[in-house]
Amino acid sequence: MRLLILSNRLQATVTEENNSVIVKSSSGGLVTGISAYLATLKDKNYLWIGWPGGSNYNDRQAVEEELCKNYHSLPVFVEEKTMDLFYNGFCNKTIWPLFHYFPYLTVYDEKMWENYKEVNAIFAEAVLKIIQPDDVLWIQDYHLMLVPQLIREKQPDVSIGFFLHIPFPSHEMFRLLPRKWGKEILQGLLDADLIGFHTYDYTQYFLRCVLRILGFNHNMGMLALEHKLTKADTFPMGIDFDKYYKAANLASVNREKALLKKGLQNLKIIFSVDRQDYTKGILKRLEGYELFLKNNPAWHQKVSLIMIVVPSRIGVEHYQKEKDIINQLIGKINGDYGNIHWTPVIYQYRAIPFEQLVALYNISDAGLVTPLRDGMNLVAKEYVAAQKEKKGVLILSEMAGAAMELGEALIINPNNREEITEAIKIALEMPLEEQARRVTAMQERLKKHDVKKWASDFFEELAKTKEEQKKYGTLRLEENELEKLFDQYNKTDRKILFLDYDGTLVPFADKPSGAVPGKKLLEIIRLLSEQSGVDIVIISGRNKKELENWYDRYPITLVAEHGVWIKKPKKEWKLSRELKNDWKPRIIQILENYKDRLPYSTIEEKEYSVVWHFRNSDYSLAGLRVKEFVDDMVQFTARNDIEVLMGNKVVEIKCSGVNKGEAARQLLSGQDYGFILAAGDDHTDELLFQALPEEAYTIKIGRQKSFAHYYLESTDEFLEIIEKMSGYRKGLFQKIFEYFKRS
Ligand code: GDG
Repeated sequence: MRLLILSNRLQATVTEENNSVIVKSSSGGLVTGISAYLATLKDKNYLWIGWPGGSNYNDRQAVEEELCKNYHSLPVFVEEKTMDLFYNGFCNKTIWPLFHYFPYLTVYDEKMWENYKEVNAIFAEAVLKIIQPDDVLWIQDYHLMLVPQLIREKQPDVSIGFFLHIPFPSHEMFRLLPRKWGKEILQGLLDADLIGFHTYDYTQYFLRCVLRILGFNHNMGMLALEHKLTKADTFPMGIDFDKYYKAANLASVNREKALLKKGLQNLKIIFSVDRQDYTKGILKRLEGYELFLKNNPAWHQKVSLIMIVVPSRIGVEHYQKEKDIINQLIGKINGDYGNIHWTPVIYQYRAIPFEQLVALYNISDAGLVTPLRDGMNLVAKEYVAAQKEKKGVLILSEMAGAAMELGEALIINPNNREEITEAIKIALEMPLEEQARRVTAMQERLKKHDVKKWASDFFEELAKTKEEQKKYGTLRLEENELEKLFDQYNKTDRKILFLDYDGTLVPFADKPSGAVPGKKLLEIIRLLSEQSGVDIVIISGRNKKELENWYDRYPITLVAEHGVWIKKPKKEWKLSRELKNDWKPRIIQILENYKDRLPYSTIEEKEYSVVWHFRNSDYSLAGLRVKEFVDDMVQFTARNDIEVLMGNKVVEIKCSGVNKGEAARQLLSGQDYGFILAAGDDHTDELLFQALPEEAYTIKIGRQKSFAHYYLESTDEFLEIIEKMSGYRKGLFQKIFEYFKRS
C-alpha cells in the first residue's frame, strides 16, 4: 500500500538561488503533525503532494527532481496569481474566519469561490496523474474540501481519507455560506471514505450539517448515501511525545537553556508561541497579562512574558492590522510597567529553531495558550510533553480542541481578561507537587495518544469502512441467481421468509389504510404457510391490529411496530422486550407543530411509537421540514431511550434498540434454518438485512444502495418469486381442472 498525502503546502518550501534549488521546512501544525507521523514509517512508501511555496521557478524539473529524490514529495505547480487568490481568498478570507466563528471577517465573493474550485481541480488532476487503485490517498484540511469528489469520479474504488485540522462549525455558522457553496463543500467531502475531525463536537456539527443541508441521517457516524457508505469520526491529533520529552536531554537544548537562564536570571517566565493569527487570541493574552501586572504589583520585576509570534498569511489585511495592534500594546505594557532592568514582555516576531523552542517550553514556569478558537492546538501538547522535570503550568483556552484532553491544565475563557489574570497568578504560585501531579497525568495521556496512534487509528477506521462498503452493494436478482434460490428452497427442509409488508408485498397507497392485501397475496401467504418446514414472518412497521386482521387466520408469525411486538402462530402478542412509552405525549406535541407546517401530512400513534406520514405532501417542503424535525429530535433522543427512523416518506420515532434486525435475531436464535430469505424496501429493513447470516437471500425492493445482496425493481417482481415458491399457479390450474370435472 502506498500512502499519498495531499495538502495545500508541502512540508518543504522551495526557492531557487544562483541556479540551485533551496529547500527549507515549512511551519505550522499540519506540517508538524504529518511529518512526525511520516518519520515513523519504516518502509517510507509514501509521497507528499502539494504546493512547493512558489511558481516562478526557472527550472521546474530540477525542483521536481530534488523534491522527489530527497523529500518523497511531488510539487503541484499553480500560477502565482491563481494561488494567491486561492490562499488569500476563499481559503483564508472565507473558510478560515467562518469555521473559526469570525463571521464579521468572512468575505463571500463568487470569484473567490470559482477560484477555489479551479485550484481544487488542479490539485485533483495532479493526484489523478499518479494515483494507483490500491493507493491510500489522505487529503488534508480545508483548502482541499472538493478534492475527494473530483478523485472519486475518476477512481471509484480507491481509498480516500480526509482530515480537517480546523474546527467544523455549527450549522448556524455553516449556513452563512451561500447554500450552493455549502452543498458543494459537503458533497465534495462526502466522497471520501472517512472524514476525520479533532473533536467529537466538530464531528457532530458536520453530521448535523449533512442532515440539515443534504438530508442524510447517520448511524454512529456512518452515512448511507445513495451511492456509497461514508464515515465521519473523531481522531484527536497527537504529537510526537518522545521527541519533545527527550529533547530536554539534548546537548543543544541544554546549551540553549543555559543561555536563556543566564539572560533571564531569577525571573519567572510565562511563555507563548503561535503563528500570528487573530484566532490565537494574542491580543486577549496581552490584555490579560496587562491586567495581571496592574492587579499584582508584588510580581513586578519578578516575571516576564516571552512571546514568540511567527509571521503568517502576510497577504491578508486583517493579519497586518492585528500585527500593528500587537506592537502597540506590547509597547504600552513595557512603557507603563517596565524599566531599564526589567522588560515585562519579551517579544519576537519570527520563527525560532526547534532547540530554542523546546528550551523555552522547558524553562518556563507557565505556558499561556489562549486561542479564541483552535481546531486542536499542538503547542499546548508540546508544552506539557517538554516538562521532563514535571513542572510548569499550562494555562489553556477552553476554545482549543486540546482542552478536551488536557483537563489538568488551568482552563480559561480567553474572552475574559480576569480569568487569564487569575490563572497567571495561580500558575506562578502553584506548589511544585501540584504541578507535578497535573503534568504527570497529562503526559501519560499524551504519550498513549501520540501522533502515530492518531494516524494508525485513522487508517484502521478507513480500512474498516472499506470493508463495510463491500457489504453495501446490491446486485440485480437475475434469472440464474433465481434458479439457485428456487433450487435451494426446494431441497431445504427448514426455511424461513421475513417479509416486509408496505412497499414489499403491496405497493404504497395514498393513505396507509388503503394498502390492504389483495386476494391473490393472501392466497400466496396461505399456501406458503401450509408448506411443511416453512416459517413465514410478516415483519412490518404496522400496528398489531392491522396485521392481526389480515393475517391471523394463517399459521404465521407477525412482527408489528418494527419489532416491538411479536406474535407466534396461535399465540398471544408479546413485547419483544420491556419498553417505556411515557415519552409519546411530548413527541406528539412537537410533531403537531410540524404537521401544521406541512400540509397533507398526518400523525399516526402506535403503542410504542409515533409516525409522521408525508406521502401526500409537497416533496421539497417535506424535505425541509423533515430535516428540521429530525434535527430537533437529536436533542430529545439524546435524553430519552428513543430513536428516529427514516422510512419511505415517513419518519418514525420509537424506542431505541428495538428494530426488525433485533426481532429477526430473536426468531432465529436456537433455530437451524437451511434457507433464509428477507425482503424489504426502506431504511427500516436495512437493520434486518444486516442482522441475517451472510448466506441469507436478502432482497431490496427498489434500486437504492443497500445492505441487501440483491435488488428487484418492484413489488410485482417480488410477488412473482413468492408466487412460484407457493405453487400458487399449480393450485390455480388444479382448481380450474376440478371445476370443469365437476361440471
Ligand atoms: C493547525 C490548526 C491544529 C510554531 N512556531 C514555531 C514552531 N511552531 C510549531 C509548533 C506547533 C505548530 O508549529 C503549530 O501548531 P498549532 O496546532 O498550535 O497551530 P496551527 O499552525 O494553527 O495548526 C490547529 C493543527 O493545525 C494540527 O491539526 O492543532 O488547531 O489551526 O507544532 O511547535 N516551531 C518552531 N519554531 C517556531 O517558531 N520550530
